[in-house]
Amino acid sequence: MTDTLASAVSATVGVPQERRVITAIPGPKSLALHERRNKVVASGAASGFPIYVDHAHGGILVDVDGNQFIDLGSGIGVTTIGHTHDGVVAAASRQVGELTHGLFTITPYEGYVQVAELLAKHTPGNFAKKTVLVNSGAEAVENGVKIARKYTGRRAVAVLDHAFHGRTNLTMAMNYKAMPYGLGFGPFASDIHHAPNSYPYHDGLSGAEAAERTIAFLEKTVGASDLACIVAEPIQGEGGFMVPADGYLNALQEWCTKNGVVFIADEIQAGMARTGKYFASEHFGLEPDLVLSAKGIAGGLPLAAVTGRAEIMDAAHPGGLGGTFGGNPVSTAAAVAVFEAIERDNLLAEAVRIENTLRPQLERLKSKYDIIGDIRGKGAMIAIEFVQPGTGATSKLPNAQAVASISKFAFEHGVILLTAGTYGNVIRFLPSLAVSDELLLDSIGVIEEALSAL
Ligand code: PLZ
Repeated sequence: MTDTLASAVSATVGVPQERRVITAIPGPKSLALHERRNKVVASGAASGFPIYVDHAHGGILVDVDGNQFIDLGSGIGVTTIGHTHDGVVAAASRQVGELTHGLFTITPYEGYVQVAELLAKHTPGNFAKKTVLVNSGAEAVENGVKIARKYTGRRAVAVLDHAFHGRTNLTMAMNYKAMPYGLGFGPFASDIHHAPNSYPYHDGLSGAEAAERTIAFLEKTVGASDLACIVAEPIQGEGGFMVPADGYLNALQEWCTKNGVVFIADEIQAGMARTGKYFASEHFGLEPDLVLSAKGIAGGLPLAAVTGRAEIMDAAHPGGLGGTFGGNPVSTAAAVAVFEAIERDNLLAEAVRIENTLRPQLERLKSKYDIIGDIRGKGAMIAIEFVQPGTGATSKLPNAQAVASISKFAFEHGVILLTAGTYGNVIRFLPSLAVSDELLLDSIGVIEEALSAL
């Protein structure tokens, strides 16, 4: 390691892993930055937690006023192996000094190939796989659909209720929620069909029953022979961490295989070690035809991928896939470091540790507060669905007010706690795998205070 690199790395490690609130939240320096920002940054790019981050390490964000926040959101599931992970910092820093851009489709480089090899190895399914790298989750979804259409020669795309797939024109059409994602931004891409999902807490259906409903809907409203693909999040992210009933996704995939429909798993939020497996599909024994990764894959650097059956991926003709920055060398170097860290530090077990620490605490709170309707998720992807008082056994009416107040209270007390859910009725935990049990328990203490203050 060079001296410069050593000092760059040591500059990132000196963050004590503890919560520390020393000003009002947001503090004066954050407020001043916010005023500047409001003059020049588009209002559409609003910030949920307007503290301005100075630096971060592990599970802690430090703002410009010196406050330290426990980060239970990881930038929506991106810094899965921890902020400024030493391996990522070293690999990316080294790469910046060697090659920052080549444009793989002009003059290629090894990092891109390495990431494709790692994805072929770690995505579910023991068959020949190929990968294309792009910049963002939405772009991975776009390319997955594009490849499925070329492979099948079919037009229609199916998605599930409560899904989120991105903010580009095609992916806006694939989202469930109009507000804030789509409202006023149309016209949208056509031939996207929204089918009922499996949502055990609300529909009470078995996996087989829910699959029958989804399939009947698609056969009736689209017709299998016109369907290019189904895109499904194995555990829905923005929708509120719905874990489908056992057998649901397997039945969908079986139907896809029988009917020549490409089954695409959007693992953008649930993948890359977050749930205690490399990919959430593995919890259900699924082997999707295509797997979409992004977010956690490169430790905070922008990178996304479509990985899948070689014969499907190769349906796109040479020159048919690409983009200027896709598979950028710094991002691919960081991604290789992420895969190395997951293996070397046995990070899949850390996701299980996090669930084992969080779940009993959340169940304890559930038995105490009747507005807690459901606790669900896997590994370091756990959520609470809040209901109106007294409706937990009946209508399970969404309780967005409780969610908003708890998240606000946590923020003011140094915990970044993200919300989710179609009705804003879910609090989600997406901590990095570097978050200690002490930090998790400290956060639970804050949440409990918020609950009793309601
Ligand atoms: N698919 C399952 O979770 C991104 C959205 C943040 P991009 N989720 C966070 C926001 O408010 O825009 C996401 C996802 C799933 C696709 C995407 C899109 O990934 O990298 O944000 O394009």
